[in-house]
Amino acid sequence: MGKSTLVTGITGQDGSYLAELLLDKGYKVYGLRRRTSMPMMENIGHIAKEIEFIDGDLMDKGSLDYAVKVSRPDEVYNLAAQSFVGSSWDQPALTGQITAIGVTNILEAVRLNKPDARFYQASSSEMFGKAVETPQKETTPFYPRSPYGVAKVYGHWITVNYRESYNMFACSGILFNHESPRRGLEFVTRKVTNAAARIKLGLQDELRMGNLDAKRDWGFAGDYVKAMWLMLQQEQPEDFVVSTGETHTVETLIEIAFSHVNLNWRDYVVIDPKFVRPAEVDLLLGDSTKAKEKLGWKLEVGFEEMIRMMVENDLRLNR
Ligand code: NDP
Ligand code: GDR
Repeated sequence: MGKSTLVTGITGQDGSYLAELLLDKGYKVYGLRRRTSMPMMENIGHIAKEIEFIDGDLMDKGSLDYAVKVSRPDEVYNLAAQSFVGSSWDQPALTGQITAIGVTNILEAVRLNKPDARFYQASSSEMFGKAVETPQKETTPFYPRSPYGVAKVYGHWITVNYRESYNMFACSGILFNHESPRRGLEFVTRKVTNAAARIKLGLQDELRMGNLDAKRDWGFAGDYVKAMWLMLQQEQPEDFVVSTGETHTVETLIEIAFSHVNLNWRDYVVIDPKFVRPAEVDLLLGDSTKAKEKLGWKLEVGFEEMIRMMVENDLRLNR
């Protein structure tokens, strides 16, 4: 019998790559899915038949108890969140309920129903926010700059607290930005690659953007889900930073995407204050030495290669 695993956020970008990885490794995969009027199956349609879906929501503790009781998981990956930083200013309380308190709800469900399950929490480099040191590593203090970042700090510490209070095998992966062709269209990489493709195909004539000077450490989601799994295979539960160790501006990202389709981005990009955030995270750059040394984790897809892959995918989808 393979191991059993429960993945929240299975319909999202990371949930889909993680589910593929776990299925490949012979796990029985249970996916928590919230009810929507139209099922969000774009990312996981190709593997849906192999996944056992359980209806539930991080804000509904009873549904989480049920999910843990039914799946009897050896491993739980909590990837569900209100994950878009921009929306967290529009819906700060909802973001807190899902992205912060939701973590307590799932930890409680695990503690009460399957306390020996290993638990992964999707922590974020947004917790470093107005970074107090560069590069950022496991010991760097947090200074979140958005309601989302604040909620993730809560989720991070409650995971550490359950590890220390109840001796649970609970880990937090502090992952820096990771992207892919399955990224939601509102996140900056996909917004840019999709716009470059659509402008090239004559479907769009401009791209409205916010702050082009922000710097991010962008990796490939397919590489990052491997680190999540590795964290739960260690002897001791610990927290790890996962990053590329390279940082690029939003402007560089735009330049790479547009030049891939032989366009000059300056002819199409318009700055729109609507996309400028009330408080910005100016620079993120991670030091993932610990993950490389202890987990044996390595990066396989580089930044430029990933952006080109995303543009190619968006050209195909828009044709
Ligand atoms: P996505 O936004 O693509 O996916 C989020 C998932 O959470 C979706 O499946 C969504 O379901 C689900 N979800 C949202 N609200 C609830 C809820 N109340 N109850 C149950 N499920 C819910 O995010 P990613 O895959 O990119 O990220 C995965 C996790 O990692 C998130 O927690 C994110 O904050 C975190 N993270 C992501 C990073 C990144 O760069 N991608 C970096 C660091 C951390 P639905 O499809 O119904 O909307
Ligand atoms: P981020 O990702 O906030 O880092 O959070 P996002 O792609 O939304 O923004 C990255 C940077 O680009 C700047 N930017 C714009 N962003 C968007 N979305 N749209 C624009 O038009 C635009 N113009 C400039 C932003 O200001 C920002 O500086 C992501 C999410 O996946 C989180 O869930 C995760 O925790 C972190 O990455 C690590």
